[in-house]
Amino acid sequence: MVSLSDLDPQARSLLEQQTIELPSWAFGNSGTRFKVFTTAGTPRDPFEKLADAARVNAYTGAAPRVSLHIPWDRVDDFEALKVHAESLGVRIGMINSNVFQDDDYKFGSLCNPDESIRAKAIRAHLDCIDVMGATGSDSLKVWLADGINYPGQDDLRARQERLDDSLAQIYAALSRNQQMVLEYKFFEPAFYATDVPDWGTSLMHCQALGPRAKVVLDTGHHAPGTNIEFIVMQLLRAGRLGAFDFNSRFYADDDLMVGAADPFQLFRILHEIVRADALRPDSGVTFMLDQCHNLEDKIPGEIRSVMNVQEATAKALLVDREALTAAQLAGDVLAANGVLMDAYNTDVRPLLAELREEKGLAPDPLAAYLASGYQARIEAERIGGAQAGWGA
Ligand code: AOS
Ligand code: ZN
Ligand code: ZN
Repeated sequence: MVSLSDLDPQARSLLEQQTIELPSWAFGNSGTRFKVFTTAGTPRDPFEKLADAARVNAYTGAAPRVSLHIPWDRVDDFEALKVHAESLGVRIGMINSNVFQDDDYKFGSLCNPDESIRAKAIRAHLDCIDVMGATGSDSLKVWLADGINYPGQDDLRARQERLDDSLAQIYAALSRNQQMVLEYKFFEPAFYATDVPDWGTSLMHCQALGPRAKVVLDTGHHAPGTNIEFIVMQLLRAGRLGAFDFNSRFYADDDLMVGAADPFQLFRILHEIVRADALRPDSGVTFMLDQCHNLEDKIPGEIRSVMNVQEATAKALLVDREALTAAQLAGDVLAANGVLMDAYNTDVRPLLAELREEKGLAPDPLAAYLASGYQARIEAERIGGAQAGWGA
């Protein structure tokens, strides 16, 4: 059985310092194109979403930032929201722009052929930059639903030119200590061609913008069988991996809990992160969750996800790098693979329990939350009123 002392001091300190950013929308009701089931106690506004996110941080000690989605999380007074977050021991993370809800965006936002709608979408991003100023956020996160459903519906190349121009206008409005991160997704809601379908397209736009533009890798946004850790490695080599949106997919963009569908893939991704020394808090890579809890309670769902990322990270830190390099250089295929599998197959849960106890936390965050009475309290208190969902 491994314990904390099996990690070298540097690895141990990286694990202790690792933080995972939570998405505000994970605390609202969400669903598929079918029925959106509600869960009792769901937050009714962004203030309550932050209160719930703060519980995840309180029990894991590893989730001190919450990413907002604008306009879903619009409030009259963003400074008050910032103060509220701080009073709960968390702070505002990335600001996500939402230019996929209005009827105006039927044919796209930053790529729209109608100049007045494209200008509206650019203004929506400038508004997000104002929210960043008020909340102390340093990152604008852009995911676009833009694309076309049929060949010939619009000009593929002209859409890229419009995107290029729109992004440049938005980038120009960022201050020196702010950055933009651009997410890609190979399909959905557009089915024939998405305007930012892959990491290469995102990277090209980021490189054209400047050093403060980086790529977001959402683990659910790839075709089945894609080698995601290869993309992670390549973006790290280019110094352009800005953030992860962690989740699990079985079929499409399922947004299930990270580490649920393929914990081995999560380990392989974290192995590339450790290999590139990108776990350091100042590496510039944000580890974020982008998940929806359609059936399960949201707070425990987020706690479980944070724990899954920590487990994959601890395993990646346990890889015997010297033995791995030696086996690789010797051309010993089985030994090299064996080194990785040994780390992956290690039960790191006791090690993480020890780490939490050292921080003064309960060894099992999920059990501690379930025993806390918080769930029963919010279920009793938050009866009535409109519950915040995906889009509220
Ligand atoms: C959409 O598929 C993307 O993953 C985005 O990150 C999106 O903003 C998020 O899922 C909230 O809907
Ligand atoms: Zn995402
Ligand atoms: Zn997604």
